[in-house]
Amino acid sequence: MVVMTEAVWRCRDRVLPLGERTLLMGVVNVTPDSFSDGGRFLDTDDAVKHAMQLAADGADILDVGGESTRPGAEPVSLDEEAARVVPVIERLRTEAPDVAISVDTRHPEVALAALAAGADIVNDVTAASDPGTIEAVRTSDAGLVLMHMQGEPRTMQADPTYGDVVVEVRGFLAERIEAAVAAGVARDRLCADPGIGFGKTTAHNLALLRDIASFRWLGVPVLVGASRKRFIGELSGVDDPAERVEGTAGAVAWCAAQGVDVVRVHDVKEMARVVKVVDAIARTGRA
Ligand code: HH2
Repeated sequence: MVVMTEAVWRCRDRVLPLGERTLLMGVVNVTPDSFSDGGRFLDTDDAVKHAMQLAADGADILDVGGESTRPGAEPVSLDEEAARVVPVIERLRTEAPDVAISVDTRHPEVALAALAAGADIVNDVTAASDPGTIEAVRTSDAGLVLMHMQGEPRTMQADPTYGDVVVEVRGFLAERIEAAVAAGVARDRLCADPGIGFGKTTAHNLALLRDIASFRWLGVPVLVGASRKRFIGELSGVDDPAERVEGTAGAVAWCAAQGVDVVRVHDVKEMARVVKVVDAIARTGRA
Protein backbone atom coordinates (compact mmCIF):
# COMPACT_ATOMS: atom_id res chain seq x y z
CA MET A 1 0.00 0.00 0.00
CA VAL A 2 1.39 3.40 -0.96
CA VAL A 3 0.60 5.96 1.74
CA MET A 4 0.45 9.35 0.09
CA THR A 5 0.79 12.78 1.61
CA GLU A 6 -1.27 15.78 0.51
CA ALA A 7 0.87 17.62 -1.96
CA VAL A 8 0.77 19.51 -5.21
CA TRP A 9 3.16 20.39 -8.01
CA ARG A 10 2.84 24.06 -8.90
CA CYS A 11 3.59 25.03 -12.50
CA ARG A 12 2.92 28.72 -13.20
CA ASP A 13 -0.73 29.14 -12.15
CA ARG A 14 -1.56 25.46 -12.53
CA VAL A 15 -1.77 23.12 -9.56
CA LEU A 16 -1.19 19.46 -10.34
CA PRO A 17 -2.49 17.16 -7.59
CA LEU A 18 -0.04 14.58 -6.27
CA GLY A 19 -0.85 11.33 -4.56
CA GLU A 20 -4.42 10.73 -5.69
CA ARG A 21 -3.38 9.13 -8.94
CA THR A 22 -0.44 8.68 -11.26
CA LEU A 23 -0.23 11.63 -13.65
CA LEU A 24 0.37 10.98 -17.34
CA MET A 25 2.81 13.04 -19.37
CA GLY A 26 2.21 12.38 -23.08
CA VAL A 27 5.19 12.59 -25.44
CA VAL A 28 4.88 14.96 -28.41
CA ASN A 29 8.07 14.67 -30.47
CA VAL A 30 8.33 17.35 -33.16
CA THR A 31 11.52 15.77 -34.49
CA PRO A 32 12.70 13.84 -37.55
CA ASP A 33 14.80 11.39 -35.54
CA SER A 34 13.26 10.43 -32.16
CA PHE A 35 13.89 6.80 -31.37
CA SER A 36 10.32 5.52 -31.52
CA ASP A 37 8.29 8.01 -33.55
CA GLY A 38 10.82 10.27 -35.30
CA GLY A 39 9.42 12.06 -38.36
CA ARG A 40 5.76 11.22 -37.69
CA PHE A 41 4.80 14.60 -36.23
CA LEU A 42 7.39 17.04 -37.64
CA ASP A 43 4.66 19.14 -39.23
CA THR A 44 2.88 21.55 -36.81
CA ASP A 45 -0.61 20.34 -37.77
CA ASP A 46 0.36 16.69 -37.34
CA ALA A 47 2.00 17.37 -33.97
CA VAL A 48 -1.03 19.34 -32.68
CA LYS A 49 -3.43 16.65 -33.89
CA HIS A 50 -1.38 13.97 -32.16
CA ALA A 51 -1.16 16.03 -28.95
CA MET A 52 -4.93 16.65 -28.96
CA GLN A 53 -5.47 12.91 -29.25
CA LEU A 54 -3.15 12.34 -26.27
CA ALA A 55 -5.13 14.94 -24.29
CA ALA A 56 -8.40 13.20 -25.20
CA ASP A 57 -6.81 9.90 -24.14
CA GLY A 58 -6.13 11.28 -20.66
CA ALA A 59 -2.78 13.09 -20.69
CA ASP A 60 -2.38 15.52 -17.76
CA ILE A 61 0.72 17.06 -19.32
CA LEU A 62 1.79 17.32 -22.98
CA ASP A 63 5.59 17.22 -23.31
CA VAL A 64 6.64 18.97 -26.53
CA GLY A 65 10.19 18.35 -27.71
CA GLY A 66 12.10 19.59 -30.78
CA GLU A 67 15.43 17.81 -30.30
CA SER A 68 15.95 14.06 -30.07
CA THR A 69 18.05 12.92 -27.13
CA ARG A 70 18.30 9.33 -28.31
CA PRO A 71 21.78 7.79 -28.07
CA GLY A 72 23.82 9.00 -31.03
CA ALA A 73 21.45 11.85 -31.97
CA GLU A 74 22.99 14.95 -33.56
CA PRO A 75 22.15 18.30 -31.90
CA VAL A 76 19.93 20.76 -33.82
CA SER A 77 20.35 24.56 -33.93
CA LEU A 78 18.49 26.63 -31.32
CA ASP A 79 16.51 28.39 -34.05
CA GLU A 80 15.43 25.11 -35.57
CA GLU A 81 14.49 23.62 -32.20
CA ALA A 82 12.42 26.70 -31.25
CA ALA A 83 10.80 26.81 -34.71
CA ARG A 84 9.61 23.23 -34.17
CA VAL A 85 8.14 23.59 -30.68
CA VAL A 86 6.82 27.18 -30.41
CA PRO A 87 4.00 26.97 -33.00
CA VAL A 88 2.84 23.67 -31.50
CA ILE A 89 2.79 25.09 -27.96
CA GLU A 90 0.96 28.24 -29.11
CA ARG A 91 -1.77 26.15 -30.72
CA LEU A 92 -2.06 23.75 -27.76
CA ARG A 93 -2.30 26.64 -25.33
CA THR A 94 -5.58 27.69 -26.92
CA GLU A 95 -6.84 24.31 -28.14
CA ALA A 96 -6.10 22.30 -24.96
CA PRO A 97 -6.53 24.89 -22.17
CA ASP A 98 -7.04 22.29 -19.41
CA VAL A 99 -3.83 20.37 -20.02
CA ALA A 100 -0.44 21.43 -18.72
CA ILE A 101 2.27 21.86 -21.33
CA SER A 102 5.93 21.10 -20.83
CA VAL A 103 8.81 21.82 -23.18
CA ASP A 104 11.46 19.13 -23.43
CA THR A 105 14.63 21.15 -23.93
CA ARG A 106 18.12 21.57 -22.51
CA HIS A 107 18.49 25.09 -23.88
CA PRO A 108 17.38 28.19 -21.94
CA GLU A 109 16.75 30.10 -25.19
CA VAL A 110 14.23 27.49 -26.28
CA ALA A 111 12.74 27.27 -22.77
CA LEU A 112 12.17 31.04 -22.77
CA ALA A 113 10.50 30.97 -26.18
CA ALA A 114 8.31 28.05 -25.08
CA LEU A 115 7.33 29.81 -21.84
CA ALA A 116 6.42 32.93 -23.83
CA ALA A 117 4.22 30.70 -26.01
CA GLY A 118 2.42 29.43 -22.91
CA ALA A 119 4.33 26.39 -21.63
CA ASP A 120 3.92 25.62 -17.90
CA ILE A 121 6.91 23.33 -17.30
CA VAL A 122 10.51 23.06 -18.48
CA ASN A 123 11.60 19.42 -18.79
CA ASP A 124 15.40 19.48 -18.88
CA VAL A 125 17.35 16.25 -19.41
CA THR A 126 20.51 18.02 -18.16
CA ALA A 127 18.91 18.93 -14.79
CA ALA A 128 19.20 22.65 -15.58
CA SER A 129 22.99 22.53 -15.97
CA ASP A 130 22.75 25.91 -17.74
CA PRO A 131 21.96 28.62 -15.13
CA GLY A 132 19.85 30.35 -17.78
CA THR A 133 17.27 27.59 -17.45
CA ILE A 134 17.00 28.09 -13.69
CA GLU A 135 16.56 31.81 -14.29
CA ALA A 136 13.86 31.23 -16.92
CA VAL A 137 11.96 29.00 -14.48
CA ARG A 138 12.44 31.33 -11.51
CA THR A 139 11.16 34.41 -13.31
CA SER A 140 8.13 32.63 -14.80
CA ASP A 141 7.24 30.44 -11.79
CA ALA A 142 7.19 27.49 -14.17
CA GLY A 143 7.59 23.88 -13.11
CA LEU A 144 11.00 22.28 -13.68
CA VAL A 145 11.85 18.63 -14.25
CA LEU A 146 15.43 17.87 -13.21
CA MET A 147 16.64 14.68 -14.90
CA HIS A 148 19.82 12.69 -14.35
CA MET A 149 22.02 11.82 -17.32
CA GLN A 150 25.55 10.42 -17.32
CA GLY A 151 27.54 11.97 -20.18
CA GLU A 152 25.74 13.53 -23.15
CA PRO A 153 23.33 12.05 -25.69
CA ARG A 154 25.82 11.36 -28.47
CA THR A 155 28.08 9.21 -26.32
CA MET A 156 26.13 8.37 -23.16
CA GLN A 157 25.56 4.70 -23.96
CA ALA A 158 29.25 4.00 -24.77
CA ASP A 159 30.24 2.67 -21.34
CA PRO A 160 28.03 3.92 -18.49
CA THR A 161 29.70 3.19 -15.15
CA TYR A 162 28.57 3.68 -11.54
CA GLY A 163 29.58 2.49 -8.09
CA ASP A 164 26.05 2.35 -6.69
CA VAL A 165 23.74 3.69 -9.40
CA VAL A 166 20.78 4.34 -7.05
CA VAL A 167 22.85 6.25 -4.48
CA GLU A 168 24.67 8.26 -7.14
CA VAL A 169 21.61 9.23 -9.19
CA ARG A 170 19.55 10.08 -6.10
CA GLY A 171 22.45 12.08 -4.64
CA PHE A 172 22.87 14.00 -7.89
CA LEU A 173 19.16 14.87 -7.97
CA ALA A 174 19.26 15.99 -4.33
CA GLU A 175 22.14 18.34 -5.18
CA ARG A 176 20.34 19.74 -8.23
CA ILE A 177 17.17 20.32 -6.18
CA GLU A 178 19.16 22.24 -3.54
CA ALA A 179 20.98 24.25 -6.25
CA ALA A 180 17.65 25.24 -7.84
CA VAL A 181 16.19 26.21 -4.46
CA ALA A 182 19.33 28.20 -3.59
CA ALA A 183 18.94 30.05 -6.90
CA GLY A 184 15.41 31.10 -5.96
CA VAL A 185 13.16 28.40 -7.47
CA ALA A 186 10.44 27.37 -5.01
CA ARG A 187 10.66 23.69 -4.02
CA ASP A 188 7.03 23.07 -4.98
CA ARG A 189 7.92 23.87 -8.62
CA LEU A 190 10.42 20.99 -8.86
CA CYS A 191 10.18 17.41 -10.03
CA ALA A 192 12.97 14.77 -10.12
CA ASP A 193 13.62 12.08 -12.73
CA PRO A 194 16.27 9.31 -12.61
CA GLY A 195 16.66 9.47 -16.42
CA ILE A 196 15.96 5.91 -17.48
CA GLY A 197 18.21 5.03 -20.45
CA PHE A 198 20.35 8.17 -20.22
CA GLY A 199 23.87 6.79 -19.71
CA LYS A 200 22.53 3.58 -18.16
CA THR A 201 22.70 -0.11 -19.00
CA THR A 202 19.68 -2.38 -18.62
CA ALA A 203 21.01 -3.42 -15.20
CA HIS A 204 21.27 0.25 -14.15
CA ASN A 205 17.71 0.95 -15.35
CA LEU A 206 16.39 -2.04 -13.45
CA ALA A 207 18.23 -1.11 -10.24
CA LEU A 208 16.77 2.42 -10.42
CA LEU A 209 13.24 1.15 -11.04
CA ARG A 210 13.53 -1.48 -8.32
CA ASP A 211 14.42 1.22 -5.80
CA ILE A 212 12.30 4.02 -7.27
CA ALA A 213 10.24 4.40 -4.08
CA SER A 214 13.38 5.68 -2.34
CA PHE A 215 13.40 8.69 -4.69
CA ARG A 216 10.37 9.94 -2.80
CA TRP A 217 12.85 10.90 -0.05
CA LEU A 218 13.88 13.76 -2.32
CA GLY A 219 10.73 15.58 -1.21
CA VAL A 220 9.59 16.55 -4.71
CA PRO A 221 7.39 14.66 -7.18
CA VAL A 222 9.11 11.83 -9.03
CA LEU A 223 8.80 11.37 -12.80
CA VAL A 224 9.83 8.25 -14.73
CA GLY A 225 10.20 7.93 -18.50
CA ALA A 226 10.61 4.26 -19.35
CA SER A 227 8.17 4.24 -22.29
CA ARG A 228 9.23 2.10 -25.28
CA LYS A 229 12.90 2.31 -24.26
CA ARG A 230 15.56 -0.14 -25.41
CA PHE A 231 15.71 -2.14 -22.16
CA ILE A 232 11.97 -2.80 -22.48
CA GLY A 233 12.54 -4.14 -25.98
CA GLU A 234 15.45 -6.21 -24.72
CA LEU A 235 13.50 -7.73 -21.82
CA SER A 236 10.31 -8.41 -23.76
CA GLY A 237 12.01 -9.43 -27.00
CA VAL A 238 10.46 -6.68 -29.14
CA ASP A 239 12.62 -4.81 -31.67
CA ASP A 240 10.17 -2.20 -32.97
CA PRO A 241 9.84 0.56 -30.32
CA ALA A 242 6.21 1.25 -31.34
CA GLU A 243 5.40 -2.37 -30.47
CA ARG A 244 6.72 -2.17 -26.92
CA VAL A 245 3.35 -1.26 -25.41
CA GLU A 246 2.90 -4.30 -23.14
CA GLY A 247 6.46 -4.06 -21.84
CA THR A 248 5.92 -0.37 -21.18
CA ALA A 249 2.71 -1.26 -19.31
CA GLY A 250 4.75 -3.52 -17.03
CA ALA A 251 7.12 -0.69 -16.12
CA VAL A 252 4.28 1.83 -15.75
CA ALA A 253 2.29 -0.49 -13.47
CA TRP A 254 5.36 -0.99 -11.28
CA CYS A 255 5.98 2.76 -11.09
CA ALA A 256 2.34 3.51 -10.22
CA ALA A 257 2.40 0.88 -7.48
CA GLN A 258 5.62 2.35 -6.06
CA GLY A 259 4.12 5.83 -5.77
CA VAL A 260 5.77 7.50 -8.77
CA ASP A 261 3.91 10.76 -9.38
CA VAL A 262 4.27 11.20 -13.15
CA VAL A 263 4.95 8.70 -15.94
CA ARG A 264 6.15 10.02 -19.30
CA VAL A 265 4.62 7.84 -22.00
CA HIS A 266 3.94 7.62 -25.73
CA ASP A 267 0.87 5.34 -25.46
CA VAL A 268 -1.39 7.49 -23.29
CA LYS A 269 -4.66 5.69 -23.98
CA GLU A 270 -3.26 2.30 -22.93
CA MET A 271 -1.27 3.60 -19.95
CA ALA A 272 -4.27 5.59 -18.66
CA ARG A 273 -6.10 2.27 -18.37
CA VAL A 274 -3.12 0.66 -16.64
CA VAL A 275 -2.72 3.37 -13.99
CA LYS A 276 -6.45 3.54 -13.29
CA VAL A 277 -6.39 -0.06 -12.13
CA VAL A 278 -3.06 0.10 -10.28
CA ASP A 279 -3.95 3.39 -8.56
CA ALA A 280 -7.25 1.92 -7.36
CA ILE A 281 -5.36 -0.98 -5.78
CA ALA A 282 -2.29 0.80 -4.46
CA ARG A 283 -3.29 4.32 -3.46
CA THR A 284 -5.09 5.15 -0.27
CA GLY A 285 -7.95 7.60 0.11
CA ARG A 286 -10.41 5.83 -2.16
CA ALA A 287 -13.89 4.77 -1.08
N1 HH2 B 1 13.20 10.49 -22.19
C1 HH2 B 1 13.29 10.97 -23.45
C2 HH2 B 1 13.19 12.35 -23.68
N2 HH2 B 1 12.94 13.21 -22.66
N3 HH2 B 1 12.55 13.59 -20.36
C3 HH2 B 1 12.43 13.13 -19.11
N4 HH2 B 1 12.18 13.97 -18.09
N5 HH2 B 1 12.57 11.80 -18.82
C4 HH2 B 1 12.83 10.87 -19.79
O1 HH2 B 1 12.97 9.67 -19.49
C5 HH2 B 1 12.95 11.33 -21.15
C6 HH2 B 1 12.81 12.73 -21.40
C7 HH2 B 1 13.54 10.04 -24.60
O2 HH2 B 1 12.33 9.64 -25.20
P1 HH2 B 1 11.71 10.29 -26.54
O3 HH2 B 1 11.34 11.71 -26.31
O4 HH2 B 1 10.60 9.45 -27.04
O5 HH2 B 1 12.84 10.15 -27.58
P2 HH2 B 1 13.87 11.17 -28.24
O6 HH2 B 1 14.75 11.72 -27.16
O7 HH2 B 1 14.63 10.31 -29.22
O8 HH2 B 1 13.08 12.26 -28.89
